[in-house]
Amino acid sequence: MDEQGISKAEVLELLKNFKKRDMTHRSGRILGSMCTCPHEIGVEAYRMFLESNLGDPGLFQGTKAMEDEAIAMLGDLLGKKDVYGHIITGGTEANIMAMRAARNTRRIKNPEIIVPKSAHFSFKKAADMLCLKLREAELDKDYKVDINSVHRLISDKTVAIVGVAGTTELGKVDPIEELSETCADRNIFLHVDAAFGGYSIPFLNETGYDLPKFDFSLPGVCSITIDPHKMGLAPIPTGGILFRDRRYLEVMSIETPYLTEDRQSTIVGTRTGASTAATWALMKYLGREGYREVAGRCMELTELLARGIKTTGFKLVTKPQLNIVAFYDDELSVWEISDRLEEKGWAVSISSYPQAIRIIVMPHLKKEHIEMFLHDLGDLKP
Ligand code: 0PR
Repeated sequence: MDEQGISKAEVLELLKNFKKRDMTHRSGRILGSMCTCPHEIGVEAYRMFLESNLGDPGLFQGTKAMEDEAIAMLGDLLGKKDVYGHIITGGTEANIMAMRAARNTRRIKNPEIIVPKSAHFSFKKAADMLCLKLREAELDKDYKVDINSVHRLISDKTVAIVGVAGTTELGKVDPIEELSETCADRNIFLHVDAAFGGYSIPFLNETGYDLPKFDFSLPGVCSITIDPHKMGLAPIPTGGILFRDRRYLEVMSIETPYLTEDRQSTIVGTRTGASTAATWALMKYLGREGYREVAGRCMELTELLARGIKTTGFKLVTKPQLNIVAFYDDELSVWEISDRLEEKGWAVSISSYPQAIRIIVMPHLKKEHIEMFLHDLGDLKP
């Protein structure tokens, strides 16, 4: 840091130089991200609550009341109005909180968790931090968790089983209903990671899609991750963790002397109220109707993209279940495809299992972007 400051205009000019080097979602060129342009209402709400700290909720009682309402609205969306939870930083923090609640509920020696091979890497972080042994269940032919593999991994050390509603790489929904039966029968904590699918599956089902049950309407489901900063259109960082029962928050609560609340269950201490404001405002403003349109539009474009990819001669890994398309080619490697698309200005990502080019059709993508992309993709084929 220099001794003396510079003018505001100079600072802003320097900031612009950094910003110029960033990609933007609005350009339609980011094809491999689960984030999107935050909705203007979310941005405005976020700005209004920049100084609000949910880590000391007695000082920000309005924001706390808003968090309670946001959690109740999310619970209602996911099959149970009276749920307990928080608006936090994202899917990683939510998954860590869920694993911590599961571990602390049992408090046994050498605890283990079972996650599908397709689970997000945040469970590896959780396992490492919480000293849990991570056991990975195999996937079936459609890249959903193989329930028999889960059964084979269950032991008296299993403190949690995880199912994913919208896998990171392929957007698949695991058979949560079967996992729920398995867990309810054996009294095992079942966590559903719906970071990606939570804001789309319920709305798609309302518009006639037939996606499987995954929420609190299934009696075995103990907690759900749902991320407003993915398909919920909220600014980053905004995640959501919901628990069926208050005791799951209590088993991991820590005493907080001198604050305006007695105990705290979140990992983050000083916690922005801005994310809560954005989540609340977006649900109020868009309503179910608005979110149905967002999810529906993404699926229509997904289908357009999948058809176009097949027409250009590339192969789909699987039929998309949510708004993610993965494809490959018999001659060109995924690295070659990715490099050549990058030369044409497209930022795609590569899935690891199986190796494929992965495109997430987020709300910032418009029909013209998909058409331009398909045109450039066609040029890759002789
Ligand atoms: N659970 C699932 C199913 C996820 O897909 C993700 C993130 C998480 C949990 C963790 O969420 P946070 O990243 O909010 O902690 N999925 C994306 C991914 O890893 C995140 C992402 C977003 C990556 C935008 C890149 C990007 O440009 O692919």
